[in-house]
Amino acid sequence: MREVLRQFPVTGELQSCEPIGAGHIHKTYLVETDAGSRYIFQQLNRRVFPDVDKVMENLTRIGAFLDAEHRAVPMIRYLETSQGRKLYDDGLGGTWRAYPFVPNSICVRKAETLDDLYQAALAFGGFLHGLRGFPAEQLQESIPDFHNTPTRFRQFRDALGRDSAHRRAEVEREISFALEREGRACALHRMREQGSLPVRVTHNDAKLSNVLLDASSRKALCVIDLDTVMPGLAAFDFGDLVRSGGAAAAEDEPDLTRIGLDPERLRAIVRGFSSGCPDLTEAERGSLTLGAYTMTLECGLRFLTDYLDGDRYFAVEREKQNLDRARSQFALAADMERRWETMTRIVNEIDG
Ligand code: GN1
Ligand code: MG
Repeated sequence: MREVLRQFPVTGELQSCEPIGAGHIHKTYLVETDAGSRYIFQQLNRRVFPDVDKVMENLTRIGAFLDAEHRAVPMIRYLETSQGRKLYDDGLGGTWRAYPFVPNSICVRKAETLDDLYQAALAFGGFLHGLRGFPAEQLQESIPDFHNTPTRFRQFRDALGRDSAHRRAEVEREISFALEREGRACALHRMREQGSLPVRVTHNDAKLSNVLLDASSRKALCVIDLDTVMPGLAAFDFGDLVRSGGAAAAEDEPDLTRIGLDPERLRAIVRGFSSGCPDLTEAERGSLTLGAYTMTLECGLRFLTDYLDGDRYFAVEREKQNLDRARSQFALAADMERRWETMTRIVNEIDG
């Protein structure tokens, strides 16, 4: 770690290094130096992001755009190594990047109040709004087909065919649940292909734990985890917020009776997102309920695919965690089917 620190312009010598955050992909550490400076260091997951240079180029372009347009959207700025790069290969297979710890910031996994959700949605809405007019063709796809639901179903079928971890027999019910909903889950993608929804620059991993809140005021400071920033639909980010924050239960809650969409949580997200992004078109507003459903089902499908593959993509802390994650997402999607009209009514409050 000392060697890694030496590559970046940090003040002082390494004093401590602790894992921090709630991500399933990279390894993230809070580093403190003897000069009292704090930094976030991340070791990147090269299996998920083989072309990390693409990712960093995207982020540089976005930062430059926000600066040039004088848009007051706070964004993480990465430190440059003495070689003028934003990444450092440690020679042992690790690729690192770093940025100064945002003072007084916290990252929360679970909303304590509805205002936490409002704040997160406000920040993601503001991120979309801040990037309005960005020439999307300048961005490279850091993970191709990331929210391409039909492709996610193809990958799921491939995993079913391989059954490499011999887990298929155990999850027949979940498999049927997903396959029965394929048409509905792919409707948003069809709308995108038909050009009936505007393509914007979106975050694509919009959840509470990807926003920093101020530790004292709990107001949103900035969105983080920008690796999947790519062209997408507003419904993706809104949908991911509802998927991850619309229910009180944790993403891997094994007790499915505790999983349900809470209309008040949805309302807080709707209010925050539409305040942050006041230029949502009518078509976009009309796609939000479907977006919530699609992101929830798609994420469940990805967890189930990974469970079938033997937990190779999402980090797991215990056996069957990916299965629990898949089941909880499917339970939430099923609840959304029951509450579709309520959800649409709440989304329509944006006008009022
Ligand atoms: C992953 O790393 P993390 O936890 O921020 C995943 C998202 C999923 C999310 C589920 C690059 O995000 O797509 O929605 O887990 N990120 C990637 O919690 O696959
Ligand atoms: Mg994250």
